[in-house]
Amino acid sequence: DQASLDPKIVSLWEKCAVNENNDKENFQRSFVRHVTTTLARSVYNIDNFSAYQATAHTVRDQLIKQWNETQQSHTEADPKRVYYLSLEFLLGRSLDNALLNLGLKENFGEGVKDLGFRMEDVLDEEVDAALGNGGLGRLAACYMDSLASLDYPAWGYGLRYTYGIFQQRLNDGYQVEFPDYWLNFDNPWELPRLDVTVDVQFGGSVNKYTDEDGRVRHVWEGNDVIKAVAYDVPIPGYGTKNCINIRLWSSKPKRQFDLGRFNAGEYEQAVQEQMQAENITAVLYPNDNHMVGKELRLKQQYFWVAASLHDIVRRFIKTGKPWSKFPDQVAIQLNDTHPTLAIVELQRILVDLEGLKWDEAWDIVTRTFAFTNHTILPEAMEKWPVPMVAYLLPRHMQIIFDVNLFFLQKVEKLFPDDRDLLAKLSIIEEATPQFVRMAHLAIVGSHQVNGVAELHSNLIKTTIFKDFVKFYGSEKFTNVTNGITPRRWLHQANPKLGDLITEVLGSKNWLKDLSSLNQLEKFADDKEFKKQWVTVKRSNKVRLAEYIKTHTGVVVNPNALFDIQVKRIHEYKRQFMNILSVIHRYNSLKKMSSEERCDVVKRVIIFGGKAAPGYYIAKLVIKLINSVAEVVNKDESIDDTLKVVFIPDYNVSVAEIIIPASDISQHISTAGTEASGTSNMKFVLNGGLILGTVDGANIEIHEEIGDDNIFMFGNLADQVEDLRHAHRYRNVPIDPALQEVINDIESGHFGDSRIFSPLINTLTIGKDYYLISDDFGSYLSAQNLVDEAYKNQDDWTRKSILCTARMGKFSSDRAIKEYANRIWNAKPCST
Ligand code: C3B
Repeated sequence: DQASLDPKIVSLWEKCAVNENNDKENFQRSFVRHVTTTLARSVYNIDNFSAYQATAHTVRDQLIKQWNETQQSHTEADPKRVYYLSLEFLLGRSLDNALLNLGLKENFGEGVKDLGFRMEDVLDEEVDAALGNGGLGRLAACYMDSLASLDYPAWGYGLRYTYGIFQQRLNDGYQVEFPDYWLNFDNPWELPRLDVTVDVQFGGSVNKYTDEDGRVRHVWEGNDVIKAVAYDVPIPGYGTKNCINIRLWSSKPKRQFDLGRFNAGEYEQAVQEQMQAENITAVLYPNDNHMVGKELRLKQQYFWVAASLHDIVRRFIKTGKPWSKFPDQVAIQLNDTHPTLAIVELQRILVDLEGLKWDEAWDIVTRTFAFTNHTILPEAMEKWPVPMVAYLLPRHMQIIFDVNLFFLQKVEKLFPDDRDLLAKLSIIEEATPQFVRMAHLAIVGSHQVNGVAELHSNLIKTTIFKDFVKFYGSEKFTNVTNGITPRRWLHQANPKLGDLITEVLGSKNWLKDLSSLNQLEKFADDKEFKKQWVTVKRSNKVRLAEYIKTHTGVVVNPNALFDIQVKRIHEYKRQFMNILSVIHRYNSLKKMSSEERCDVVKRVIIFGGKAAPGYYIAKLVIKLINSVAEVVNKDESIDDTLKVVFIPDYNVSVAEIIIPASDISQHISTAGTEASGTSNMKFVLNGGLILGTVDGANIEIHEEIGDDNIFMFGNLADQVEDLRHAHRYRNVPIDPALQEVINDIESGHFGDSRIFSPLINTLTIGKDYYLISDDFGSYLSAQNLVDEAYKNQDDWTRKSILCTARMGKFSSDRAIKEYANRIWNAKPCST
């Protein structure tokens, strides 16, 4: 409470709050102070890691100040707040991002250099915060950057996993997983708030009683209480003093150990409770686009949701406003169905704890929540067995049944004779056991549902949620095409291109308004500019070639066409099709004379990505890529025209090296399966062309950059069902070029072919569910067009420039403004 503070303290605080002079000398003073005090090291013994820590702590001091001022000013202004609930935040590294966003990079960089360190080496000491699997988690990170940069009063809520996504190493071409010990050293990017805690209960039973008004009230008495402790991660905006917060919860035991047991000498049992509590936030589930129904995962979800809602409600109650104002003060965005229990939890808080009537509470709930769907893959749809939910969360299960009952009553009123419709819309799947369909609950409990690209948003309305459209009308369903932050994905990852753009446009304004990149169009035929553009690309390719050499031992030629596919390994993403086409290319090269090979465009085909540890087929794809690489890379008879590389442990900071170096990248999912994709945007923004299917955001990228600057191929989404039907019930012959490749694998050309038969079987016995055979011919033709186009280097450069120039739409700033205006009704609030 400021008013009660000693005026001396207030005046000191205000002095402190004024931005210090962040010049080189002040930086160096702070650097040395942190080395000697925070790190307790001697100044005679500073290695790169200590230099990183001292720099990070100096930046952290700035961040904390801005963070405090932002929170203070939000408390005073009390605007409507936006809460982004995401089980994943794939932040990557923070130092470079903070330096750039706070505008400290130059002074601090000079300061570091002056003390005898290379800034690149210092930055390279940081371990990634890898609290996410892939696209969904990285999107959350980009959105936090935009929320901060656009001055929205927003909070992220997530879990502080002790172990993030596993580290991937290769052994004999197979993926092996290692734990991600990211917290083994101190983490300067989080502020432990050991005093901010929430008790979260599980299990137990529900008791009923009748209150003075004759209303039946429910009391849930859990039999297991776990403490959630807050860790705050400051997120600085670019070009603003606004610094927002991601609050990550860590699970701790309610009591340190069982004293009774301890005193009885049962030491192991005495600490068991503690260990079980800490298990909840121990590890991120490593599945992308795939539901695995583990009880611990459900516990994670409720633990996170309960702690977050408690925090949100506590903040609202402090303002003294009536409950009816809650939806005017609070917008909660559900990042996929993972946080859907928040809907039920808020209803429980309002009805059971705050004593609101059911309908009044439900109206508040549905005006508060909005839901983003990120996939239509059936295996990704979350559903939890009713007995599991009833056991862990008995009151929530009752509330879900009531929500469903009232919902279905409304459906029945509108469609009195349609029993099938009731079964299709029900939140409960009537199987043995019954299941709670989380997507249905999320739709019923939200006022808006959005998909993440035009095609995807249309598909959810015509496929998985079509019956909901019947009931609610289509206005409840909308599209917000994904976006990426240009701060990390151009400014930070590709400093040379960023500088070139800034120089030619005359300002850094493009970092705040990405559409201003369109001014680059007029330089697409400027000889001098093109030369500079090529120089930048070339130096990024050299940087990647060095990285590849260090991490795989393979030497690649930076003059070759760099062809990249980096993303989670998944059948629907079709890395398998890519490597099959590589074999086809290899065989064609071998058939050529060396004169013929002289005319061939040299290619380096680069793969990267993790497979979920339990995803057998995906892991075989990795093995096949490595087996092919081994044969191709040492075959001298093809004159260096082809190299194949698998870069291990693909993550955010590796992406920052790979993406700026691409000539072409592949986004080749079976049409209709990739909801949006976001790396496609990152590659094109960095002047890389793409080869893609008519899927997800590829379609909108195509619309923006034009026919001449993209290579599209393959069947369309609306043909997929018919093609699958044909595979199932007719004898569709395999594409002949594909059959040759299969024969080649089966002949043992790439090692023991029996290893790969489960993979080959997906094409045959598996009825080629992802339609590799159907797309193979047009894929190869598109590849040929790429080669032809690359031969004309000058025109390729023109295309590359136009790509970057036309990517304005895909800034996450645009996406966040759409959410704010069309879904949250939230306004910026600057500090
Ligand atoms: C992903 C989708 O697979 C991508 O197409 C999409 O671009 C991103 O989300 C962001 O919207 N996704 C994911 O990473 N994990 C899921 N469980 C579901 C979707």
